[in-house]
Amino acid sequence: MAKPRILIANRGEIAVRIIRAVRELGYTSIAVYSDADRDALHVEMADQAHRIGPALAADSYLSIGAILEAASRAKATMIHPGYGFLSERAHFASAVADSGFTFVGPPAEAIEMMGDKAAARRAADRVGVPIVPGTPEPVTLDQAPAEAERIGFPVLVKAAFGGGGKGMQVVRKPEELESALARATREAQAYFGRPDVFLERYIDRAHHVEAQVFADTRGNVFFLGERDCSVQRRHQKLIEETPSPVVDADLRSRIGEAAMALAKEAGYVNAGTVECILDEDGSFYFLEMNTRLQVEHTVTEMVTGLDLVALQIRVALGEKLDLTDVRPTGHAIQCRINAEDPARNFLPGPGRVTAYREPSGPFVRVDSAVRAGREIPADYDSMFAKVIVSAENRVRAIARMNRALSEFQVEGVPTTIPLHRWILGTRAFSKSTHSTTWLEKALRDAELPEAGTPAPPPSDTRQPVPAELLLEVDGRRVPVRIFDQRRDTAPKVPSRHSAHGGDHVHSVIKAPMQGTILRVLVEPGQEIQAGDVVCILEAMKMENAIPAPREGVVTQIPVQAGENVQPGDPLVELD
Ligand code: MV4
Repeated sequence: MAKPRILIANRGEIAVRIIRAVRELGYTSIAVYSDADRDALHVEMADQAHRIGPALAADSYLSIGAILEAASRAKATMIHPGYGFLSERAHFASAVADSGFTFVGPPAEAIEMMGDKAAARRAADRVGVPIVPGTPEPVTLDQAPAEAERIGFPVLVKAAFGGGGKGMQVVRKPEELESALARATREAQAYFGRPDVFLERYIDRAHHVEAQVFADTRGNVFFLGERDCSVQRRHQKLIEETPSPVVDADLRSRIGEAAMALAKEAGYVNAGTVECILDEDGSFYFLEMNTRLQVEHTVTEMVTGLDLVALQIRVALGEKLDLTDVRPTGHAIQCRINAEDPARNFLPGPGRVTAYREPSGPFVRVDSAVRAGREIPADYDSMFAKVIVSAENRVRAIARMNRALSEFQVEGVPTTIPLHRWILGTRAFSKSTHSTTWLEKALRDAELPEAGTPAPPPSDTRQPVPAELLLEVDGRRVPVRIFDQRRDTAPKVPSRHSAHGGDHVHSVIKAPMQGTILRVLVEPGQEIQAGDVVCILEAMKMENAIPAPREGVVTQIPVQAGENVQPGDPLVELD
């Protein structure tokens, strides 16, 4: 057989990921690129690269014609779709095969079946996989009220040919049903070109758990463990981990059996993910099957030692798989790093990355598609890197992720890195009491840390603007950031106390940012002058001297050295 030549019909970090697997296998990698990606990393790393069109995805990465044409030109033998873009279009999988290339993915029929969410539910039901109570077929406006009563409120209206949460509507009362149906139908038509919707009982406060399956062309199906993806916002996952902290060995084997049974029923081949929801009493229900490699496949790789992309290619070449002896060990976590500003409602901030240094060290992996000086185009998804760590258990994996994120330096674009550090420090995440709706609620209640490159402060900002100095103390390099509230701040409206002449005023010195108290330099009862440093706050790898805004007597010190503080937490109280 001639050496395989694999075209990667994708971009960004996943294209880079696939190119690496292709190179290790000794095969030829062929990249494709739009005009927005001429200088992209995946283009540089592949053995060859072919232009497929303008920046607009519809005319490049989503153009079946342009991709097949590039594949012919490059004499490709196989096409890997990555995730997103054309990866779950049954028509693409069959067009690839019809043009004489091997599709690195499942058969078009399996994609087709799972793309029809009601058909997927029926398949799950046939083989005894638990499904959420709901309608086996799409419903009409006339049928819906009776069906909803039968299922019980709250119900969820879902697009039958959708997925990923688009077009979903939660309905809590019968009188909301009609408008929710109308809206879901409209959205389904707009997103997926088909208006059909069906109903399911809505499971609240759930964990999102998904099973990784792998099947070869000889009927062998394997289960490679589950992933927990409950930290999400608007159906965008932010953190994924394996194993799920809420799945025990018994539940794991039941989820695994269910996922393998469904894969067999669907005639599934290659990598697939069976998405489940886990309710508060530990029952699991099938939701849908994703017929592609997932963004979070990496955490499964970290605990199994398997290269899932290489396995995909080997399966596509007809190789028999034997994964019976695979035993996942330890714990792995992934944080998705997006060029978005969580403090500005996750506004994407594409642009040039001016400075960039990735974390490394023991058991840290970074899958990314940027380097210093490169551009993150505005035309595509804002995720530009994934940080993945593994450790012997969850607690150590969280500590390792915190360490890795603290090493990650990105300048020029905002990032979700500070948000991840905040999430990792929450009780809900560390105790795994979070659910799929937790993050959105927590974000509403929280004061967010700043994204990497904060927006220029408005001129009347009350936030102190720090002065930065680099000191050498006893031969030790000490970067210092000074928060002096008398500098660069608008004059304050006199407070009630000081307006009264204020010989007995009380004030609280608050933490200007999230960080760790390194030292407290004052004690209760001590008289201090304006500008005296009251404590040192370590944040963003800097020692920040926190000065007193005025003279006074220290009354309370609610913090101590070693404590972690959030922005706005009281540090020292003065009278
Ligand atoms: C649900 C559900 C609760 N009950 N179905 C969202 C994406 C799509 N794959 C299915 N989704 C959900 N389906 C029932 N009957 C909650 C979700 C859901 C969700 C699921 C997985 C991951 C994150 C989620 C966030 C919100 C809602």
